[in-house]
Amino acid sequence: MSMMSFAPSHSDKFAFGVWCVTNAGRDPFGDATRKPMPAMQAIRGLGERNVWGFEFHDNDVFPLGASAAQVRKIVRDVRAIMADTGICCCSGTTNLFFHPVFKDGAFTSHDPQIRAYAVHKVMHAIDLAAELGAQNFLFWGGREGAEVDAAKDPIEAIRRFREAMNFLCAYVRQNKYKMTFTIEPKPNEPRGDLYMPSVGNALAFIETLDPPNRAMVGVNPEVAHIKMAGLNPYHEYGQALEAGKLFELHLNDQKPVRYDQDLTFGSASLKESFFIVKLMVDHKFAGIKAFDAHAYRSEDIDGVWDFVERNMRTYKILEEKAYEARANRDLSALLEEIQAGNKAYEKLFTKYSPAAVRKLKALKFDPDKMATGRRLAYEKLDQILTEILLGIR
Ligand code: GCO
Ligand code: MN
Repeated sequence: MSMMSFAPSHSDKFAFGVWCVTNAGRDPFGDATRKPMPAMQAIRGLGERNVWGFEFHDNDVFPLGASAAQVRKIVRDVRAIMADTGICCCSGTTNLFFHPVFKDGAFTSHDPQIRAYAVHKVMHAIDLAAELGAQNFLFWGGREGAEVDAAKDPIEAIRRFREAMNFLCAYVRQNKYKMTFTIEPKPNEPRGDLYMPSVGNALAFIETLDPPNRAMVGVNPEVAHIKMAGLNPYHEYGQALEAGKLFELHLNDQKPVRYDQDLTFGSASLKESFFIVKLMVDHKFAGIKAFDAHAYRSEDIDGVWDFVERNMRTYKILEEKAYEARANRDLSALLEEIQAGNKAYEKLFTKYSPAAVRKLKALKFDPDKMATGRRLAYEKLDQILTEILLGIR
């Protein structure tokens, strides 16, 4: 038995979406299975469990159409909870998917009036997020997609998305808000196909924003969305991290290529979850680690808090496993052997020059010899890691 408590602390930078906790267990086929928790109770409960931050959609906390006086009162109430419990507001976002006005997109709608309403709604949401101290603002384009390709040119859709993002980046800079933006890719659901399906799509899109806006926009990839696309979260997060664009994680779990399951982190694929955590440990990820999942429909309110606690606990245990793996002598010895190569051939094409070309082209290689006589002991390697994860090493 481990002596560690695996209790969360603020330095973990764990966060939850308010919507994850208030979720009442409704799905497309069935009604709510528990009473929806009020947002204030959700934020307080998170703070009391030592969660570092919360994130919210404008309408999770501020009802659509709330009067100015109502908005002020809610801001005061949220601030009081933040002061009482020490929880911060780390990220804001806009609900651009629930109201039927967004049935065919927000930023990518055909109708300029709907696009204008979407950008107007986001600016108001940004103001509230900034007021609560949010350092990041999320863009998940849940309705930015299509079922009928005859209806919409994807090039036009991307252009509209870019126009909105450029405008909103300028808005943040002009207001001197200390806030980054992140795009959250997803391949489908609720639309048949979404325009920003994977990390790679979002990274490429960011580079097409107006130059002053590029640095402030990154990604917050979500495990479930990556696995819905049949991709590998370790690689997707890795590419975002390498590009300097991984500002926030949306952690959960998912059985591959199915509807969006939003399962508890680590509950469906422990080994994949381990590699996500290991990546963050190895590369000292310092961004926001938000859980975006739901408790099972079969749970009541107590179960929702069990769900909150176990997401963080599993992350912390896997973090400990990442350190154990790093310290394991058998693993590191084997890795050293596997990763060793002929050092004489290092740096032959690090810098381009005619001399380097001449040298490399003149070399004689014997691929048959290079391919044989050297075992890569991946069976052994993977077994050692498996045994570390299973706790018998
Ligand atoms: C989903 C998404 C959402 C977003 C959130 C932020 O259900 O597919 O994960 O939960 O992350 O709504 O806009
Ligand atoms: Mn998400």
